[in-house]
Amino acid sequence: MTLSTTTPVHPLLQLSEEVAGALAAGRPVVALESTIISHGMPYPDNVAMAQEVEQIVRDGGATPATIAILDGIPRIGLSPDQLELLASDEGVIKVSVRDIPYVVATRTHGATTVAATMRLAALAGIRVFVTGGLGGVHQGGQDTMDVSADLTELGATDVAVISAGVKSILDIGRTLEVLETLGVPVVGYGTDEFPSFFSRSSGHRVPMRLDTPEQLAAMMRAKWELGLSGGISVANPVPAEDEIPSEEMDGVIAQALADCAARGITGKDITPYLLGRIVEITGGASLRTNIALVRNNARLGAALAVAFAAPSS
Ligand code: PSU
Ligand code: MN
Repeated sequence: MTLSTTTPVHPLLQLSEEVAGALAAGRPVVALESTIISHGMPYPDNVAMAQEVEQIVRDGGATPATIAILDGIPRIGLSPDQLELLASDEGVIKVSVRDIPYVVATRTHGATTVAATMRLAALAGIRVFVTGGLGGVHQGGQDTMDVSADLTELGATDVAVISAGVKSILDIGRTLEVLETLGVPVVGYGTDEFPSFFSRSSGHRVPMRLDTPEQLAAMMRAKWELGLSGGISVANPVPAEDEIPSEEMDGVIAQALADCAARGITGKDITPYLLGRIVEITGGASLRTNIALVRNNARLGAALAVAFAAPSS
């Protein structure tokens, strides 16, 4: 893939030729994040997942746009070599919104979280974004104030984010409360229950449910055409055959949280540590589920981007 040397959207953004061409023609594009590659899964499963997800989006009739910052340049659409670099380079920084200017100014490599990916996708004009799991209110967050910027970004930026919900490493109930306060619609896709990433259930209901990509696209149009700015959280449960029941995950997550506290890990390092520890404790089973749910989200994301790009009836 050749990469464009022009700057068609924003002078600081670099779009791949494939993504620039699709956007210019009004064809469907799906944004993909990169923290999930660099800090969310071990090498080499992470790069295999990243390539496979791009292929699923293509097979679904949309153009994938994996987003990251390389040598200080925010890039929308990556080459296979760039995916490999993000997956294997130990020095890649986890970049949320607050980190973007630092990584750009110091010309380093950064993998973007949900929040940072949403912001860069919106700057490029992309409205559909696929990830695995959202950040949220951490357990004890009412005291530590450890609340992911993913939530504030969902409150502010016009992008629909497809995830498999929120892991119970977070406080799911408080995360849903904050999303309500921020005016973010949380839509269950084919479900009445908010999913908890590895599991289809969480014990929390979703405030609204839709069952087709066309209905989701209609809701995106309704929201933004009314000037109701901000994101939409589409909660897409992991397929039943790939789920790990929440009763099984509860003990694993409790162990990972205890290990995290014992090691004194804080701030932005908490989520990557917990994800890695859960893979270790489950002997890789959690990684298989994680990859399966990202695939499932990519299929829905492509269908949603296609429905949103189609003229509304
Ligand atoms: N949850 C996952 N996998 C991930 C993440 C969350 O199952 O890779 C990443 C996402 O990039 C998410 C970020 O945006 O962690 C949230 O980190 P924090 O809590 O520091 O905002
Ligand atoms: Mn945090």
